[in-house]
Amino acid sequence: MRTQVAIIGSGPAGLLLGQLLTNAGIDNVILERTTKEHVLSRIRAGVLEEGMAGMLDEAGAGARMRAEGLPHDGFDLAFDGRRHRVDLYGLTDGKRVMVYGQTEVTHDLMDKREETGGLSVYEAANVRPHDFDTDRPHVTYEKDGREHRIDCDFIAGCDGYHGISRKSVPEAAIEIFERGYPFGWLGIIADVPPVSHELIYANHPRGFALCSMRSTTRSRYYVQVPADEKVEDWSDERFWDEIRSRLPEKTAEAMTTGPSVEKSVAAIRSFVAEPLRFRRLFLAGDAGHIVPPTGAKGLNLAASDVRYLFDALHEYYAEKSSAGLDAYSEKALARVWKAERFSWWMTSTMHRFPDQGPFGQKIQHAELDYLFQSRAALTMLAENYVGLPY
Ligand code: RFL
Ligand code: PHB
Repeated sequence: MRTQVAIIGSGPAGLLLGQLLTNAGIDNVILERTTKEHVLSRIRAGVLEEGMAGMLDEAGAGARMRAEGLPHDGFDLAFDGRRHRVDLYGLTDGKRVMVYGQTEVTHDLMDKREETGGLSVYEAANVRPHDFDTDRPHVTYEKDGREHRIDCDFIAGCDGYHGISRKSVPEAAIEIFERGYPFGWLGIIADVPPVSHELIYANHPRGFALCSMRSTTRSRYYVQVPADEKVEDWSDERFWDEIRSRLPEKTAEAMTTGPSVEKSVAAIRSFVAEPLRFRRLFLAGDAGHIVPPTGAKGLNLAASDVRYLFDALHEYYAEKSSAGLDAYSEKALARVWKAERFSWWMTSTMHRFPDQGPFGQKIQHAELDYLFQSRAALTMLAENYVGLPY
């Protein structure tokens, strides 16, 4: 088989790139290791920047998000037993974010792909990119006991942090920058109304907590836990007691509890691979970088990578120019590093660290206090949260 762009991974990055290419008449195939159902069962991000929402529209997959998504004009930071509102809309000249689950984004993009006849191969085992440092790259994979080969012009590695694309690059050609954190996030979904109509990020002596949502009847809540925490040790009751203990009293009292429909622990890390281009192989999304979820930036970074990569591929096919492809890595990384900084800062400011000691806690407190006394400081937070331009 031959295609123009072989895409590895059917997460949001791969699907969004595939749809923009299909809409532009550029042939592409998506190879996904797991099943469609498995991809759709992963509960992850919930906050879309305007740039990402606009790209879903551009892909032709934004209708349900516009109808069912919840536009948010602000969120709260809770500390010292009080909630303080960050007025995103007022601080950024009218920008807001859209609360709409990653599962729904993926669903809408998969539906669009089917409708427009894009080819996706699910349960493609042992996917391997080959010869991407030459002008004739190809990808091999196994399906139903047979080996298949796809010749292509370019390979897009959209296969997430654990994918094969980044691992296929010779060690000497890639540099890794990373930082681990001594905690994870225990998250649940429950079909109860959210405690507040906007998100609440809480800094508390017992640890960080986040109240988010998927709709007006479905809540998404998280608490900071030790990195090696086992989800089996957390009954629903224990979770509700813990999250309420980390929220201001009135908020805790107002919280509706109920049985969880999902519960899992997510690892927290900062990670960047440089560069993001290896001649005819391009990394996009989590395949190239990871941020801690505190700033709600991971999915949005996947979208900005896809913006740059799609524009570059389009320019290549429409104008026979490689300028965009040559600039891809540098352009994408410039935005990635700013989101890395912001996510690291939000994480450092909002979590308890085992080694921070009383001095570290005082500094954290001063930082939060300062935010709400300085419009300049709060504007820094707001303009990063709604998303830097691209
Ligand atoms: P994905 O979603 O991991 O998709 C990669 C796909 O590639 C497949 N794959 C392979 N396919 C073929 N061959 C192989 N060898 C393969 N290896 C892997 C996988 O099966 C999968 O289908 O990466 P992508 O597309 O780059 O998307 C990135 C986002 O998923 C991620 O950044 C966000 O979920 C991060 N994130 C958040 N981002 C936000 O922007 N806002 C948020 O509010 C937000 N909240 C979160 C988050 C991530 C979380 N977790 C679980 C880490 C909250 C959490 C708890
Ligand atoms: C979520 O709703 O899953 C969510 C929201 C905001 C974050 C992280 C996760 O910062």
